[in-house]
Amino acid sequence: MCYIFLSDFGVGVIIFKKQGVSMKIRVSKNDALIVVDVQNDFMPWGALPVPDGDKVVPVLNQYIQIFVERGASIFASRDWHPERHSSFKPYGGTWPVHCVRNTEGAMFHKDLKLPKDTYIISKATTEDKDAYSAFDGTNLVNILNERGIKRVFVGGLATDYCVKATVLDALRNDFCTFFLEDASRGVEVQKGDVEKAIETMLLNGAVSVTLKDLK
Ligand code: VGL
Ligand code: ZN
Repeated sequence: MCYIFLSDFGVGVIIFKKQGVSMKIRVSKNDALIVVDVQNDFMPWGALPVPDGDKVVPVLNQYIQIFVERGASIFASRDWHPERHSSFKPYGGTWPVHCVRNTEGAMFHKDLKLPKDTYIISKATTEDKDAYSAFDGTNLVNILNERGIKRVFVGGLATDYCVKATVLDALRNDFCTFFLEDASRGVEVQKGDVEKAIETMLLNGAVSVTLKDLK
């Protein structure tokens, strides 16, 4: 089986499966890694647990290493809510209280090896508004454009919320967008949510990759 994806930039991504041949994607300095919400409250022991959420950490560390070696940009988003955020159950929302800014639950997982020059994107920072996408209410699109970035590689937590929303916004903003399937996990409020999220991302033009597809 051979799958051919053509991006809007005319860059062909050909992935041969089960033939022993696979084309590698070479990461370059005009690429960006976007690490989404790898925060304590989204860990299996956190306030809004993502099953196996901690499993993304060692995989993301490998992606980080590749992107650093290639001189690519690294971004890390974080849910950064005020104490009385409208997405919290006590204030009319649907989620347990999570990722309150400056608390332990809002810190990145201690083993996530983000380089010093990682660009941190705080989102959903006002009481009245929730924001799943790292693009929503932030300056991410401007920074990506300023740096001449054309391709983004998105992974983290949670596949069915913030990762999906970030991938879809990246596509809307015309970035060639890769979903890091081995570096993402979902909440699965309803069974099948992760599968549906992946299908939606792919139908909108994202390409799903794992570590072995990169070089
Ligand atoms: C998220 C639910 C609420 C996420 C954030 O990071 O996916 N999910 N806030
Ligand atoms: Zn949140």
